[in-house]
Amino acid sequence: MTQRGKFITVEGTEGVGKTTNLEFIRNWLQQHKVDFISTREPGGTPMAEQLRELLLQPRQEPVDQTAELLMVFAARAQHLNQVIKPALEQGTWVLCDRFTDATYAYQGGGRQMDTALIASLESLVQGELRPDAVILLDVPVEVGLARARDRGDLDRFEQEDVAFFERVRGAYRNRAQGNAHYHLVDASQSLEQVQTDLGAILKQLKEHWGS
Ligand code: Z5A
Repeated sequence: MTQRGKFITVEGTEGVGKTTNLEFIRNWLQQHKVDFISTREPGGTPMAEQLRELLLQPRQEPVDQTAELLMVFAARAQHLNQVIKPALEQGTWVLCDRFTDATYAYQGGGRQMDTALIASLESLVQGELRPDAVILLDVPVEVGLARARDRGDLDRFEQEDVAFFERVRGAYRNRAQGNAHYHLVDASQSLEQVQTDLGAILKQLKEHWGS
């Protein structure tokens, strides 16, 4: 029987360097001959990408928090069933740019929504499926925002204030505390050092999973 693939997610607040470091992780996996796909949330299928656009677009109309939460999980249901689960079942690893930890961080922490509600949607949409490893890139909020805001146009989330992102960061850090499948990386270090740390984590995971 084919061994199920491993599910790795990469998380963090604004400007932590996810895009930059995902490229490093993809190269590492290729060099180490891991069969994997790389995808992202919200998104990962044509319909889920349309939901992503709806979620990120700045708009005049106030966005209802429950509508936002349901759209995040609607995109996730589609992505899981069309892309993530089939890949894992074939033994392919899945590297995903954000997943449900982002919902706990942004909707739970940032928007201060009830985490029990998030947990019930998580069970509905995912059943028992959870990431095998979560790589959490962490930087102080001001450092991340300064990096992100150098990029130009801000999406609907990036327009939130510092207090929002402090709550997002706090929620991520709380989830990581004492949980062996979270790997916290100090992303305020030089990019070279961040990537040395990432390489060590990937090596340890690959050895641990015996693949
Ligand atoms: N969202 C949600 O609310 N609920 C959910 O469940 C999910 C998502 C799944 C889209 O995310 C939004 O969706 C997100 C939460 C919400 N909020 N926002 N915004 P996204 O992942 O697509 O967007 P993002 O957070 O802006 O990610 P990003 O594009 O990967 O950005 P980044 O982390 O800032 O990465 P970067 O572009 O690689 O780095 C930024 C700059 O910093 C760049 O110039 C780098 O060269 C520089 N950098 C990176 N690392 C370093 C170091 N170590 N030193 C110095 N400079 C560095």
